[in-house]
Amino acid sequence: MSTQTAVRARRPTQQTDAFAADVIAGLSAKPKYLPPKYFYDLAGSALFERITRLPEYYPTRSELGILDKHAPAIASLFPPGCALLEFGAGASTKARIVLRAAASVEAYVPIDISGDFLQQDAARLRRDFPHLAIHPVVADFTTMVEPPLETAAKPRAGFFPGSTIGNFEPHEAAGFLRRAGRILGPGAVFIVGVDLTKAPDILYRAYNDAEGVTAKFNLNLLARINRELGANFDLEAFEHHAFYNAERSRIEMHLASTKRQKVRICDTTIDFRAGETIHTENSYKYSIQSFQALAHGSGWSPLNAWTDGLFSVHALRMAVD
Ligand code: AVJ
Repeated sequence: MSTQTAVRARRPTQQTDAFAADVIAGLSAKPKYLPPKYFYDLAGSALFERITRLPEYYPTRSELGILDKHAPAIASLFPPGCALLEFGAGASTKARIVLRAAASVEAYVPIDISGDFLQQDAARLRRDFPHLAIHPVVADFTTMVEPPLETAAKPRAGFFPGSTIGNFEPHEAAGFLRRAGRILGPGAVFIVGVDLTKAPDILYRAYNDAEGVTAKFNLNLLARINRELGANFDLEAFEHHAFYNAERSRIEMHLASTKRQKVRICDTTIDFRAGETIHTENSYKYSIQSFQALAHGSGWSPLNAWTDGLFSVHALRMAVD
């Protein structure tokens, strides 16, 4: 019984194949990088939850405050009888704030790659919002091209909170906004959460917390590669580096090798120089105006933006034509 489980866990699946290919490609590149979407395995998601509660990490608290305060204004923009699509829904905590204020929404469509979370959460949503149709969709929203069938007959609104858009390069963010516009359709309203540029010391502390949770979150990427791909990263020989790159308006996270070393991953050997880094994340920051300009260039008209001075929530509209 236990042997069978072990064998099943080690057999490469489509997901581990894609993970292995992305890891080898990223660590063979110059400079080395890893895609931030791989932070969120079970351990990484739990660490991110802890990050959102850190005193230094203001974005989640700020956004929840803004949504709470302006939920009625946000809800008033939704087309009557619409379906609300959330891109990368997770636990839907933020959508609930909006949905409580939005009697005009008939269906909620959380889209996420993690099917387990989605199904559990759908059951809770159905209980808490008995008059709302809940249609979870298991999909990678970054590659999605068609609106989910369940929403075909309804006008649509979109929700993309959390400044997840900051993980994209600005040209990728523009591409995503354009594709979201095609999925949501003419007349759609799109609510997007975007972290703001601000004093570099505030940004620095948000990604270098005193408790070291962000460092653990970053290093978990190597732990995950060890766990899932049988690699031999020595977690003691890499350290968390996060800093604000003012020229490019982004926080960069890296994992720096403390010494010259070799690491084995699936029959591949990766060499590290002392001090060489793996670039693990960019978190782009925008001003209200720079984000509105980006959205406008992707076919969206800025309707409104709410802010507490640290974070912003934007309402955009797609022309009807
Ligand atoms: C989930 C991408 C918005 O960029 O602030 C938090 C991820 N990384 N601490 C962010 C993150 C380090 C977070 N996003």
